[in-house]
Amino acid sequence: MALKLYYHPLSSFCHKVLIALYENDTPFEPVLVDLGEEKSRAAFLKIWPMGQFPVLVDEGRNHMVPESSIIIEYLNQHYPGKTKLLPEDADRARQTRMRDRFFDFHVHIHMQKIMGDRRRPDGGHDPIGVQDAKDRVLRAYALIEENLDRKTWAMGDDFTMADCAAAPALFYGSMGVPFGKHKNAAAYLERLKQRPSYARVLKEAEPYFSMLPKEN
Ligand SMILES: N[C@@H](CCC(=O)N[C@@H](CS)C(=O)NCC(=O)O)C(=O)O
Repeated sequence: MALKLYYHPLSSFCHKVLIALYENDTPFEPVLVDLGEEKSRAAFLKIWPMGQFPVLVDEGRNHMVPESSIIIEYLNQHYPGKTKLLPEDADRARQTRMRDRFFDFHVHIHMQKIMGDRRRPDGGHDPIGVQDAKDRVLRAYALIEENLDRKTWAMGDDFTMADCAAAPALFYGSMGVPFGKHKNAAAYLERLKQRPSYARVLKEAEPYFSMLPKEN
């Protein structure tokens, strides 16, 4: 098969790319990476020395593509389908990229900090860093609340890369920072969970959810 996705079923950034693949029924071979297992880790580091998944390898075109947003851009360009992950109009494409960046940098990365801290051993926690991350997520929720007022998806009627980014950021984010008064953000996550591509991702991840770190 031409496309291989190096991934882990619990990984939020991998979920973002899986949504894009499932949206367009793009055929690919999933390759599960277990960073805790020496052989799997060493093999993956040979492909992408930064050691972060997802990574897409396109054997047919001889390309290795790391970084979730870049992978989705690549899929949109070389394996397009019924869901246009980036609009053709240049201004709308830029706005889509901005929203994708917004979910990654203002929700997703802070969510990783909050969840990552739960895995740290006693004495190794960073409560100030975690509080800062929570405050920043709440600020992001306030903007999402405004943006999603009377909109179905982040860009309006069309499902795009921005929604691929939003789904895992909000799903895992809301475990660390509940939506509270942010009703539009909560309703948006529910719509995302109903979307067949993301529903499939969550169903496949379900057997692994018991591995998620609990709140200390
Ligand atoms: N900017 C990267 C972030 C990828 C990322 O943070 N991946 C996490 C899993 S969700 C990872 O590989 N963690 C393992 C590690 O950093 O060692 C992207 O968008 O793909």
